[in-house]
Amino acid sequence: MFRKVLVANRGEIAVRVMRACEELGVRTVAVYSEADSNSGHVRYADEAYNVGPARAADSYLDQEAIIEAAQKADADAIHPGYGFLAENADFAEKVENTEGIKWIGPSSDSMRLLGEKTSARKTMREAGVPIVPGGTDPVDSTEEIKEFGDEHGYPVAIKAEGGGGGKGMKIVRGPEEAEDELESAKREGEAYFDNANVYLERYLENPRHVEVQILADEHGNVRHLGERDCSLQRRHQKVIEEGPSPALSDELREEIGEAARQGADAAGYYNAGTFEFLVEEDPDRDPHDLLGPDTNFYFLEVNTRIQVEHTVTEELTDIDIVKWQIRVAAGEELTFEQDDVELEGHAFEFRINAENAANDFAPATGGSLQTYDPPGGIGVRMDDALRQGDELVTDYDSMIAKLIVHGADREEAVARSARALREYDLEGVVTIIPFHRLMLTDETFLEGKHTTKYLDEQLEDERIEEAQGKWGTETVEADDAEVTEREFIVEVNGKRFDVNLEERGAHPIPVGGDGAVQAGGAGAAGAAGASGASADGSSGGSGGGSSAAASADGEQVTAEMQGTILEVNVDEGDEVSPGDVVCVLEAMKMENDVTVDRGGTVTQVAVGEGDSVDMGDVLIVLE
Ligand code: MV4
Repeated sequence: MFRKVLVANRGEIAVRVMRACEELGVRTVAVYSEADSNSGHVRYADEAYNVGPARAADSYLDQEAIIEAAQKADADAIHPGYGFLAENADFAEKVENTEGIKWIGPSSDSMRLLGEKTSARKTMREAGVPIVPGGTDPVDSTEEIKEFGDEHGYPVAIKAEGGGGGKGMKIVRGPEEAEDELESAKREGEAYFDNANVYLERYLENPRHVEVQILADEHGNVRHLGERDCSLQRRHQKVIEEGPSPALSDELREEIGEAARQGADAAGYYNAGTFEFLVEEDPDRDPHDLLGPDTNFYFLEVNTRIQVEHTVTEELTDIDIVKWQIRVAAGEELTFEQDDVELEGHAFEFRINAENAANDFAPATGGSLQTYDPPGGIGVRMDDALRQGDELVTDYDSMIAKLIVHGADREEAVARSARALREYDLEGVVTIIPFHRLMLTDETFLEGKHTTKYLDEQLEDERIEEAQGKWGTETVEADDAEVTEREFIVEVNGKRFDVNLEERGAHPIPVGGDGAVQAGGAGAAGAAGASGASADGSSGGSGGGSSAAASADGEQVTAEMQGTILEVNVDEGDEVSPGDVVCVLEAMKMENDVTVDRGGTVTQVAVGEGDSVDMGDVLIVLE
């Protein structure tokens, strides 16, 4: 088994992976961006490394920075989670080629083979897995589309070879649309996947979206762990997943599971993966008549990563998929046979997104968790990384937690879910909890008749607005003023360390003219300790305001260190009182409030946002 795993991700999935490591006795390493320095995955890890600025491209997607962090930490494996670098075959290959570090995932070769949709389709066709009728080679002309339409009928789907998750897919409803849609699909393929190749499929109007969880070791053992139904989607974003699918008969379930297992086997696939299928739904079906073994189902694509909704399968099978990912990557063999896999009861996963469902699911732009008291009790699982008091990080996706509910059957799971969502006490950040509560009263969903089009085309906005009004919470912006940040240099046994100290809810640490911490004024234990260590006793009291960087020198407020002005909060003519923050200066990657020691009228504002200033530069003049 590995000694130490670096998790190249953030949020709930990073914590999920670390929890598996804990149970295996493996140490954990987090990476974080500057936006995440106080995030839950950083708190959870044994150690954590800053890999760059908030922008994902500069941190969580920085391949070199992540491998370097793994080397610094002396980690012997990297788990990518989902999103970010999880399906990047080049990154997987880099890790494979890094001495002493194992990639916890499928081989980079499988990721490449299955990541390109045309080669994935070829592989599955050869393995005897039914694929959506259509081609496995790129098309280039509208003529080919028209021929395809004549032969198979319309609509025709044009799909990007590099595509997936709805990007780069275009629907052609008649020959006259072929030209525009072909161009558009090629453009999207090029833009999103750097690959303008497209191919054709017959477009299925009313499919259910069913996906099969696969787990395979590096010794040729492949198991399927049953399916999940992810038909409840909004613009290709899943919102509620469940298992088993409420529409499949046991015979059809067995057929689809076996097809996925064969496909994985044929591709030489190992680690965890998901085989997605479209299942042809009959719109006139009585919900009590399940889809039988003669139903058409078609392979769509493989997700070569752990997925958000893997939890549904874990609840049904009692198999810890993430732990197995780590075990098989460490060379272990699966210890259970296909026949040992049994699906028990029914499970739902509710994505708790910080979005306003009543406003077109617009993501929250801020807020902090004034109250965070998630549900519990029998059959209820929370996967999250948040705690009460946390500020919402809005730089990445909006999913802040997952509620997973298990029951003996679908009916019990529905009632239990409604109970858990009522219990969920969360204030200060808008979430889609009201939307979930609405769905648990929605007849179409309760009958399991919804397809992938239900949310986008049928559910009425008024009902969502009503739910939000009844059960929603408002956004409460965090109070930034209470964070005190200081940098220290600490020497331990002759080795120097830069220490960034950040204290929430503490009194600010007053700073003297030379940047040294002053005695007096600071009340909190940490701050008082710090001032004791380096007090110089110079210049007068702070008036309780100055957290860093500048003080009023006579009538001029000057910069006390070189940096960049992030914010100017006053205009000429404004009255200020002692302690008011007049601007924010970023220096050494920290934001410092510049405050005034005395009151007065602003007679001059010498700087603007974005200006660089040197130590001693005049910022503001007071009278
Ligand atoms: C399709 C389809 C109908 N016919 N292909 C959307 C995302 C990508 N994974 C493939 N997708 C679809 N491909 C054919 N030939 C319908 C969809 C589709 C869909 C698929 C899975 C889950 C949700 C979906 C929502 C809309 C469309």
